[in-house]
Amino acid sequence: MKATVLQSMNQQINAELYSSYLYLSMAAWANSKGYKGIANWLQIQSKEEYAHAMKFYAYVEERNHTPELFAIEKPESSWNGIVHMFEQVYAHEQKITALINNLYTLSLKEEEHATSSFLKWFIDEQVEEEATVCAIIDEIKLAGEVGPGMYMIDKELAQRVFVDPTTTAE
Ligand code: OFO
Repeated sequence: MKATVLQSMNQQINAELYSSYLYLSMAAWANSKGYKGIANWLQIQSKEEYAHAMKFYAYVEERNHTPELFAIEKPESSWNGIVHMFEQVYAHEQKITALINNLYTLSLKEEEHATSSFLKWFIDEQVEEEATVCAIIDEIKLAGEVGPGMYMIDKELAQRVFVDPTTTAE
């Protein structure tokens, strides 16, 4: 891989690990506020992000390079309510989408065809990531942050189980 692409791939490993860390921090906060189902959803989201990081990590190794790990930034630890927190999830996912798109553009510029092909999975995954969070925000706004509607949403998000997205689709 060209040095510029390798550097960006290593940075993306860090960005995905930060996502994992951020969602784990959100899970801890949600749990402390009594939203057990949302905490479950966020813990699983955190695991998904770790799996994303590992997909980049494995690809770097497959291309005969050694992944380089950087320091992970400290995530925030409190939010002004559940809607605010999910809006931050959405904003974060938009940032990640921009990073993936930049990486893809770089791979095209550097004529790294294998890497461009590899990144397509993430381009599709980001569409799903953003859509899922938008749907949750819409549901919560409709239900209101407190009351029976919110209780039902929390119950629904408690049902989520971890399925490694990197092993279920190509
Ligand atoms: Fe890795 O997709 Fe979210 O951040």
